[in-house]
Amino acid sequence: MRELEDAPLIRQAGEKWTEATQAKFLTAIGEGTLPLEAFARWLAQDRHFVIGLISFQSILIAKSQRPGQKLLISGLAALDYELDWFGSIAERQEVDLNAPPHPTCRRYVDYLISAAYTKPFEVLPAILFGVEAAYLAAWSPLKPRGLYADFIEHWSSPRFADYVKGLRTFAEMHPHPQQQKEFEAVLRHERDFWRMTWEG
Ligand code: MP5
Repeated sequence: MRELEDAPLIRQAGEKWTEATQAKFLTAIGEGTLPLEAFARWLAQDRHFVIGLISFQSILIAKSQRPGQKLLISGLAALDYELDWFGSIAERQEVDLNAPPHPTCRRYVDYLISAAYTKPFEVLPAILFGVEAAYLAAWSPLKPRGLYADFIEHWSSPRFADYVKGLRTFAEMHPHPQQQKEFEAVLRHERDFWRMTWEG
């Protein structure tokens, strides 16, 4: 984690990084007090988010060359796995995944897909690094125990940390003056997403 927070994109984001990676939802998971309603909201909305991220990442793959492309393809397979996993959790916990996308989720996904088509290529790896690094930092401080231990483990595992490290390298290999601005746009969306999962 410390190694990750060395990244200039993160250091220069200052407070925005903290706001994107700390949330009442996460504190409640850590304390074992998360209301089922909030979990259900997060699961349904995060499924919509992951479907959108698959589109973003697919466009990025189409625009990339190796070795970055190889890393992105491995990430795409993880997203595919996540969708099946979310489906089985929803069945077990009787969560309705048919809830429509919340406006906050829709804004985030619209931002990603529009960026994939319209922003300079070099900005896109910084956006994806923001998405994944924020999740690594959000979940890693939690102890993998309780009802949601599998989620905590998934986004704080060494495998996921390595993926995020690879994304950092990929972003740093393609510097662009707009990277910081778009990285911080991702952080604002992350902050809003966590608020939405808590407040509805
Ligand atoms: C991620 C996520 C991490 N699942 N949801 C949000 C709102 N932000 C980031 O992405 P992944 O690909 O599920 O690790």
